[in-house]
Order: sequence, then structure tokens, then C-alpha cells
Amino acid sequence: MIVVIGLVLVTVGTVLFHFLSPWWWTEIASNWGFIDTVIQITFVVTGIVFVAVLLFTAYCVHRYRYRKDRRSEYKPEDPKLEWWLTGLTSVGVVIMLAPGLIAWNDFVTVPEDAAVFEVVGQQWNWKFRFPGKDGVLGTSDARNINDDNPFGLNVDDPNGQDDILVDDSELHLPIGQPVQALLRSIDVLHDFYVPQFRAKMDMVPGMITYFWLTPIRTGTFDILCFELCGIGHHEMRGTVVVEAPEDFEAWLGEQTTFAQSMARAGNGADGVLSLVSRAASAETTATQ
Ligand SMILES: [Cu+2]
Repeated sequence: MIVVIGLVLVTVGTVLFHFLSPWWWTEIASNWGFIDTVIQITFVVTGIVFVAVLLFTAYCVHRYRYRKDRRSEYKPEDPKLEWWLTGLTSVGVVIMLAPGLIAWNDFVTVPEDAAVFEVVGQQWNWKFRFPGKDGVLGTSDARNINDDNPFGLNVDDPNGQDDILVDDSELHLPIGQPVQALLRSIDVLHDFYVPQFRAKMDMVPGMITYFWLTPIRTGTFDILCFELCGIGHHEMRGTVVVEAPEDFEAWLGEQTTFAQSMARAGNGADGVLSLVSRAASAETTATQ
């Protein structure tokens, strides 16, 4: 009897905890409400199975408890019951998987009016790039990466000259505008994740992955790396500020373009000085 009461208590306790728990999702800040719905459908299906299995076990423990005058019956197969179980399990699996396929299809089908920006992941920080006035991101190559060109843009690609470089872990996005995030890693696997957006995607060296979203709530949200990427993984964090379009434009206007950053690095006393100091530090490293 103790076992029966224990099983019933675990069932009731778990269901109550699910509904009364103070730990629920953060408030959603993107158009991906359907992804929450998909997870809730999974909760319902697995919840029903969980409750049914535990209560059935409790029932059996009680109903078929040991009695001296009773013997168990040997019944290795029951085709009718097996058909029922196979059928119900299939229905449950389809209910859980089908909405996910729809959500995934939406997630990777980028609307035509989506603006584009790039996220670059690197042990252990984030960088962002927006196309300039031409609306086109310049091409890049990991082999171009150096201190003056941390994004590895192709110097002679005209599309890249006006690209806006954000060499900082704070990203800004305008509210209400669909955006496509192009994701690039320049060392190991990372994963760009903003919990409030309900959106994340792996970043794989040598390839460009993507997803899209429309921010629907202003605020400042955490960006997390969601793929264990080395000893500093836990501190690979950033922030995304969702704000009014005019505030976003103002912020964008304060950033440096690729042409400006190259001009700064290559010309003038500043450029020469940085070259000298780099040569000096190379020497120190060599003599160490
Ligand atoms: Cu990472």
C-alpha cells in the first residue's frame, strides 16, 4: 500500500509542480510563439503518458498484490493489446513531431523583406556586421583575418567597403523588422542563442548557417553561446538591445565601416605606431 500511495503522490506532485512552478519561460520577444506552442504540445502528450503509466502501475500493484490463494497467469503475447499500444504510441509521436516540422520550415524560410546581419563567433566573444547603404554584405575569408581585419573581409570586394563592423558584444536590432541572422564561426563550434527570441542555431567553422526572426518587444536580452566551445564557454555572452527603428539607426550611424577601420589601421601615425608596437610584441614573444 505504501508503494501505491508513493506512486500516486509522485504523479500528483509532478503535475502540480508543473502548473505551480515559479520557473517558467522568460517572456517571449520574437515572432516564434509557435515554438512555445510546439513545446506545450509535447508537454501535454508526454504528461498524459506519464500520468497514465504511473497510475496504471499503482493500480496493478494494488489489484494484483500477493495473495496466498492466487497464482499468476502466463501470457507472453496479446496481439490485440499490442495493436492498441502500437497505434496509440504512433498517434502520440505524430502529434509531437508534426508541429515541429512546420515550425522548422518557418524557421528557415526567410521572408523576402528581411534585413540581414551577420554574427561572428570566436573563442570567446561575439562580433556583428551589418551591410552598409548597399544592403549587401561583402564576402569574407577566414584567411584574411588579422589584427586590422578581425572579420576577415575581402579587402577588394566593393560590397564590403561600407559594411558596418560592430567589434563588441552588444548587438542592436530594430523592433518589428524581420531580420535574417547569418552565422559564422572562425575557430570552433559555437551556437548563437537568445532565450527570449526562442531562437538558436549552431555556428560551424567553414560554413554559414542562418535563421530569421522579428523582434516584437523592446528591451535588453542576453546572448548566450549554447555549444560547449572551450574553457571560456561560460563567459561567451553578449547582449541584444531591441529598440525603436530611429534609435537603431542612430546607433548604427555611430559604428565604424570597414573602409574607415582599414584606413585607420593602414594610414597615419596611428597605423604606423600600431605596426611598430606589434613588431615589438612579436619580438618579445619570440625571445620568451
Ligand atoms: Cu562559444
